[in-house]
Amino acid sequence: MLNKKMATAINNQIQEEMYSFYLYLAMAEYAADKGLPGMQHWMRNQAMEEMSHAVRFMNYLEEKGAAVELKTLKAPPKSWKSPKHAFEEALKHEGHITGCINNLVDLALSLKDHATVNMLNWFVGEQVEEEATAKGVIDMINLTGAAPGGMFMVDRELAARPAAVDPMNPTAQA
Ligand code: OFO
Repeated sequence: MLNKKMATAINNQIQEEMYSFYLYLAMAEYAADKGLPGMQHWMRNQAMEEMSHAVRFMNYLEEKGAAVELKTLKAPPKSWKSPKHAFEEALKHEGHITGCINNLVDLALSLKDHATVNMLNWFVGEQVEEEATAKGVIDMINLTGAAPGGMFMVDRELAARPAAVDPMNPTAQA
């Protein structure tokens, strides 16, 4: 049995992850509009990864016999000042998500809910990676983006991101 407070907090996190999905999808459309197919590919795959995070939480609630509650999503922004600005906003957003995950861990610890702490540990590690990845792209843009054709080169790098695994089968992703 999952504590009610914990189940509510996980349902709120599903909403956060689905908003992340929506945000990256919007960034993918922005990239398409700017003629950056590599960035669009990168953002769409990030969106798929976010959906897989939501599904991981859904699977956990199901395993614990708690109800999944899907909530309303607000509309994400439509445009950013530049591709670099979009990645800066992505990094800021990931910082927010890291805070949400930390709050979930704090709640699980206060409830002595070790199973949930164990499940959340995967997300703690994942957030380190999420922030580092967004920062890595910003660094790449800073290094090459200002040079003539720089963003074209960055876009080619972004196109090389491996395709995300099936978001409905998230544990297939290590
Ligand atoms: Fe789900 O990690 Fe990004 O937002």
